[in-house]
Parts: sequence; structure tokens; C-alpha cells
Amino acid sequence: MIKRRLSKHQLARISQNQRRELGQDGADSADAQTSLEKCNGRIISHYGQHVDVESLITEDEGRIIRCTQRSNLPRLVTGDLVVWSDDGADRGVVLALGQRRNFFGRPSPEGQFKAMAANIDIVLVVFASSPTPHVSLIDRYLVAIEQQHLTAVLVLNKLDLLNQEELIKLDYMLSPYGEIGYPVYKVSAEDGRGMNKLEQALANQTTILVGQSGVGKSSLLNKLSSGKHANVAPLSETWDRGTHTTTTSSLYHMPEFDLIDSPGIREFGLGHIDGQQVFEGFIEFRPFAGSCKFRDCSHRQEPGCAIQAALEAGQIGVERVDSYFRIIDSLNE
Ligand SMILES: Nc1nc2c(ncn2[C@@H]2O[C@H](COP(=O)(O)OP(=O)(O)OP(=O)(O)O)[C@@H](O)[C@H]2O)c(=O)[nH]1
Ligand SMILES: [Mg+2]
Ligand SMILES: [Zn+2]
Repeated sequence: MIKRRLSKHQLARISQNQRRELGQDGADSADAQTSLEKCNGRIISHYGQHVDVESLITEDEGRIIRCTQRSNLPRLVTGDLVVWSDDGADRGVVLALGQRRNFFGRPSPEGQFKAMAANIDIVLVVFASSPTPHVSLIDRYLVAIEQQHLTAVLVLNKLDLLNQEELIKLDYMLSPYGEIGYPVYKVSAEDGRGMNKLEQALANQTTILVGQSGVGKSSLLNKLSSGKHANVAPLSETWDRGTHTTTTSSLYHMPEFDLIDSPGIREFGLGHIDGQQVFEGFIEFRPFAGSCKFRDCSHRQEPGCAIQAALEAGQIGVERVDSYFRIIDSLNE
């Protein structure tokens, strides 16, 4: 198959589009990027053509105004700090976007990167015994989280549904993550088990909950806030799957922290990430970076491979190495 090569002009346009999507475009939207001191609102939810903005103006702090956005702005996401203006009739318009500290997102099915939330501290990767958890999904999330230099926390929910045997199996699956330094919490949004410790980990932070549909992200949010904020729905009766109950990312204020609920996913693509970034996303590989005999080592069977040597020495785990190769292979599909 002959691959069509893109012209310099096309490449520049794609890269400009990507920057605009991320709100990092210095040229075209220079007037759209503004210093944070000027911001008087925060996006708390995003729907097709409009956003809900929470006012940060002292006199009416917390008021929520439905706004459209100026067309020169990048796509706004939950957590964005903005400058908005009232039209006097409970509607408004977002005029400018404050510099994003960071963002978390994923590629759309068409492969275009889509930010889901901005200005966050922690990404809480939620999974449960049902729908069935997959190591490769967790590892994909971790790669994307590491790429954005965000803090990852893993949460196994629905502990109340597990018998001893299932718990042993899941503990085995999770042990590599604890060993390489990721915090792992085991909780139940149903009976509240483990919630205190989790709450302590979230104190004074803004956290986005992510994971498959049906794992209980909205249920956790409701439990953590001791209230009913987000809609919750049972799994499909036919499939081991959620029913995509949450359809947009929304930010909720709790007394001690902020939480962003996000729509569940079936798959998490890494279309926006290259092989080097996947390597860096496996944090326990990092000490061995640059130590292979060959600079372009694929870490599969080359002589003098530091990753294979670390594997043999028991310094890194075989499950994670297998998972790494599965992700690398999937990048070329
Ligand atoms: N037994 C038990 N059921 C739970 C627990 N947490 C959530 N559930 C149930 O799991 C189902 C899905 O929960 P949701 O909170 O809607 O899941 P979600 O991750 O927000 O799903 P999406 O919004 O579709 O992404 C509901 O029937 C919940 O009652 C738990 O800790 N234990
Ligand atoms: Mg939900
Ligand atoms: Zn190697």
C-alpha cells in the first residue's frame, strides 16, 4: 500500500488544529487566551452548543449562567476558567479562555484528540468486578495520565459484590500497581466501605472520575458528597456493560474537594500518543530508559536490552511488559 504523504502546508494545518483544540494556539487565538486574573467564571458543564458557567464574581459567586461561546475560542471544557459577560437576561457569552494549567482527554473514534476537562489534579481511574476490568484499559489510562503529568489514583469499586475468591483474583491483578507506586483504593459506593480513606486522598484537589460505563463513577460521586447529584442507572441486563448514563463531564463542589463526573467509555484509544510516550507512561520502565545497547531497541529480543534484563531480574513485572507490547502493537493497527 502506498502511503500518501502530507504536504508541509497540510501538516502545519493539522498541527494548528490540534493546538487550537487544546487551547494552546499562540497565533490565531491570542486574543482568546487571557491571564487568569481576568477570569470571572468556570465552566462546570458542556453541552453541544452551550456551556454552563459558574460565576466567580464576588457579588454573585456560584450563580450558573448558560452561555454560548465566541467563535474564535477553542472548544471549551469542564474546568476551564473563562471571561464571560451577561446579556442581562440570564444568558451569557464566553469571551475568552484563561490559560489551561493542564487537561485530560482522549481521541474521538475518528482519532481526533478531545479534551474532556481542564485544570485538574487527580485522575481517578474507577473499575469494578462488573463490568469486567481489563488491565490493558487501566494501562492505557495510566499512559494518557502520565503524558499529561497528572496524578493517577486507582479505585476498585463494588467491593460489596466480591466473594473471597474474586477478591483474591482482583488483588493479584492490582498488586503490580501498588508496587510501582500508584495508590489503589478498594471501596463500595453501595455500603460506603473504604470511602474515608479515599476522601482523604482527594482533599483540596480537583479530581476527574473516569472509567468504563457502569463501574459506578456517578454512584461514587454521590456517596462522596452524601447527596444525589448525578444520575445512576443499572447495567444492561443482557451485557456486562453500563448504559452510558452520564453523557457530559460536570463539575461538582464538595466541602473538601471538587469532583468531575465524566461519561463512561467502552475503549480508550491512544491515537494521540506515540511509542516513546507509551514507554514513558510505564513509570517503572523509566530508570532503564536509554540503557539498551541499541538506541532504537524495540525491547523485544535485541541483545543488551535493559528492559528484558530488568524483566529477568524481577525488577519489572511480566504482566506490565506484555501490556506494553499490546499497546505498542495497537498503535500500528
Ligand atoms: N453493588 C454495588 N453496585 C454499585 C456500586 N456502585 C455502583 N453500583 C451500581 O452500578 C450501576 C452503575 O452505576 P453508575 O454510577 O451509573 O455508573 P457510571 O460509572 O457512572 O456509568 P456511566 O455514567 O454510564 O459511565 C448502578 O446500578 C449502581 O447502583 C457499588 O459499590 N456496589
Ligand atoms: Mg455516570
Ligand atoms: Zn530494549
